[in-house]
Amino acid sequence: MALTKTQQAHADAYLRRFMAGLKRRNPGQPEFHQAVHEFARDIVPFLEDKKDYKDAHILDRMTEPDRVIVFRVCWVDDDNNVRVNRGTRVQFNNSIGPYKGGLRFHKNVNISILKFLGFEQVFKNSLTTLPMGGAKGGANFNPHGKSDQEVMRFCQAFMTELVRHIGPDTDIPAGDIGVGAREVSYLFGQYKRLRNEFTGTMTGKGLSFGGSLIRTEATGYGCVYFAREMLATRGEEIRGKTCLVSGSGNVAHYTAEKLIQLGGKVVTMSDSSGFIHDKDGIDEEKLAWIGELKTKRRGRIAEYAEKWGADYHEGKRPWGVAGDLVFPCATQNELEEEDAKTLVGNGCMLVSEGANMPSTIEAINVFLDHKVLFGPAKAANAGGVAVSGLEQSQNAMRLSWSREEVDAQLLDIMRKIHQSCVDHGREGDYVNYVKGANIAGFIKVGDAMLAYGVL
Ligand code: NDP
Ligand code: 2IT
Repeated sequence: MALTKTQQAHADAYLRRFMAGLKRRNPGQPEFHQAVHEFARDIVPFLEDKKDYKDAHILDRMTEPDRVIVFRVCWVDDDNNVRVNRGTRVQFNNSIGPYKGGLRFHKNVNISILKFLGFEQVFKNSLTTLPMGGAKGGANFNPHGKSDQEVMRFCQAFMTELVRHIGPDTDIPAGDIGVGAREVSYLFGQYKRLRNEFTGTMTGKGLSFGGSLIRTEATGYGCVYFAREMLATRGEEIRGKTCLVSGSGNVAHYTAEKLIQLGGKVVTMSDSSGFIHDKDGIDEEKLAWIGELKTKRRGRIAEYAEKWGADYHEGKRPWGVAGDLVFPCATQNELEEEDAKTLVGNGCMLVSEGANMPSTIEAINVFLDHKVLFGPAKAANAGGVAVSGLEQSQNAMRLSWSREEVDAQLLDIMRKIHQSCVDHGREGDYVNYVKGANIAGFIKVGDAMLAYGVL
């Protein structure tokens, strides 16, 4: 429902006061401010005529995490040096299910980044239709250049404290940047040892010890399924489109894989050092080579250029290359306003966010202003956590579903998320998926919070 001029002016003033208060209460947390701002600018106008939510101060309560657990992680490196890192788990909101969300190991991890990720996770998980609350955690540990033994010792030390705060009905961590199959295995092994129990308290586990088929692929596949749904609203398809992908980790890899399967031409991938541009397109063989490079040899994407004769652009991101479909799958704020203008200028018709908050607010504004099909992270990359939810179900039932069964459920969930975004984000002949995802995600969590009374 469109607001009157007076209501709009009231909402604008409220949003300014709200954001000023949030910044005052959370100084030095720019990523958290950004994630809340992107959400609140849709939610505040939505709440304008909804007295129940407003009287209950739902937005104020939603932006304050249930708790933040911070702990010291000590371990010994291969040269016998004692190393100290900081571990954190942000348990943001468990109104609709146990806390659920990944762990990130990266040198720049801090409280601002983990709070932004935990906040986004609450609404992403709500969109999946599964009963999962939101959390995020991690450490300022840099896995680059560490031996397997060092990573194992770090993971065991990290879990030795985290174990007190998690459990199958309490909080179920998973992977994120720097936490893949290897790390989840070390973490789960230590959890199992300390608790002397075998429950699905982590997801993304190996297939021989409770993992779900398709979990590894889920975020990337889901991101492409979401893109396909968006394209279908304009009678378009992936086949024949030039696709730009950033990153070369888990999400980027399986985004590229599904795009190739569906006939897309993937011409870029990247890592934190730069990007490769392969004008002939990355095919299955080349992608398999990248997978080996990144998960086994743990090398740099620059090596691809030498091996396959592509261009390599040191210190740059792929957004200057002309493409129809854009999949930022590396990290937050990797796509800025100028990049968005360049992409739009080069004719890009769709952005589907595999990473969390990869586009700045200014970049999002450019895409929305130009009516680009823009799938925000909390909708487009929800396939990963959705299949984590399916892994929990299988663990609870002590059985495992086939690849086809899980993939079909993932596709069904991505379609439902797309429909929720359309239902809540339609603006004339354009669907504002950012608004749709924010409002749909908000309603389920907000209604549960209202029902509980003041908590
Ligand atoms: P990985 O660790 O597997 O891969 C991360 C990729 O991003 C690597 O190519 C890495 O390059 C690059 N990268 C990391 N930090 C930076 C940086 N500061 N600047 C440029 N590039 C960077 O992580 P995932 O693929 O799991 O995660 C990627 C994104 O997807 C994150 O935003 C994550 O939160 C999000 N996500 C992940 C899900 C999952 O299931 N794993 C689910 C939903 C979202 P390098 O190797 O040089 O570090
Ligand atoms: O950002 C995310 O959704 C993830 N890193 C996956 C979380 C999960 O619990 O599978």
